Amino acid sequence: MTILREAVRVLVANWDGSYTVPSRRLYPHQWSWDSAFIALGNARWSPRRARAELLSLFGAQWRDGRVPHIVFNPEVPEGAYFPGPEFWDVRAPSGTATSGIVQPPVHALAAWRVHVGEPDPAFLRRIYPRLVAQQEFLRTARRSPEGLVSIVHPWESGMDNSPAWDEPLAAVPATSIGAQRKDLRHVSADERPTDRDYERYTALARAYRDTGYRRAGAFAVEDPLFNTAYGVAEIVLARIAKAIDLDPEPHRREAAAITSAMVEHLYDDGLFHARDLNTGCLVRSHSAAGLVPLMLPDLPREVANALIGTALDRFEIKSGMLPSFAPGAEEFDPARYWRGPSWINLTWLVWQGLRHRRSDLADLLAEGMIGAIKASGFREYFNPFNLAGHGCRDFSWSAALILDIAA
Ligand code: 9YW
Repeated sequence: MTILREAVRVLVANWDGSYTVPSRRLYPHQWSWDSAFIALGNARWSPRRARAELLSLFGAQWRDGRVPHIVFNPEVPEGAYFPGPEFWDVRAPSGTATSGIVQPPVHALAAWRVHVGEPDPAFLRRIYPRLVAQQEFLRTARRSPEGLVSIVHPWESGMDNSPAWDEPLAAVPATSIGAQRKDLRHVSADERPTDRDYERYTALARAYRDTGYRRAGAFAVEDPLFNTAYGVAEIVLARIAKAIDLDPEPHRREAAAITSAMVEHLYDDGLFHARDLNTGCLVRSHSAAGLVPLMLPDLPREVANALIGTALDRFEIKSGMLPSFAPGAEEFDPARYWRGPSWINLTWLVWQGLRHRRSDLADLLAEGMIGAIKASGFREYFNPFNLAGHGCRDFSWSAALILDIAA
């Protein structure tokens, strides 16, 4: 199929020798959760490359176990991306410049799938302790009394300007950043976060940096997508542990605990919501992140059914497209980044959650993702109604996940 050959072409063009850039011009370094999605796609045609992608990311892991959300390529000029290495001002033990925040831990799932595609116990043995340390960082540095893990920056959610963050971000003072943004050189301003958003993002990151990347500032939330990724990682770590003759039980217990804490504290009325740790209240938004817990196998049946009802009614997934924010909501914008457009990775996560529950709906989403790419190419995000492509072109995870879906 041409689309699959094209997908491989995109990944080959974005390969940098040991990892893949999300986009040559817009995102010219290595991003954490992008690498996991990319490894899932590379596993379908070059398992060696998929393993290299994950191992190179974990090569920049910090001593405290955190996997930074960006690993900077020293050969890319400082002015190519903002905020770059000088802003973050930190190095991993490997000596590589990185950011100091994290992204959803979807890497254990990717590592396991890479292994299932081409079994390699040596790879599993090498990556397992690193994946465990990644979870351990979240458990120690980010655990709330409710047993959930928190994020301290909207960038950590992976869904930067989701309307779910409008309320918690309002508490963050915005400080001017002048004309430092580089993204607007490549993508139209009305498809990106606003300057005001960026002022808050950088103020928050600077405040966290100034505590040595230890203490959360004005933004601290428990996000359903992030907690699902954390829970799914434990389920998968149990499988990996078993495969390399280690004890899977602690991972199973942790996965069960996170699932019940999420249901108890983040679920309400047919959708999971983020919880703002500064107010103790749920942020009742209409983000599709609230459907991602469908990935948790032990979700109570009535909760899973209610989520499916919400996906059908409020997110209109019968069309085959999953908007990142519910179209009926006031904040919905079909072209602006995480405020409504459909993204292949978010759709892929919900697709995973539906496959064993409602394979008819999962198939519709798979067709929708392939249809959007056939209509508009490997764009970063898509208008969920007319499939118009937005953001950058030849975006790596759009290519990688299509390879995974179609395989
Ligand atoms: C940024 C690279 C990243 C993704 C994030 C997405 C965006 C903006 O691009 O972040 O400058 O980091 O929101 O999920 O990892 O593709």
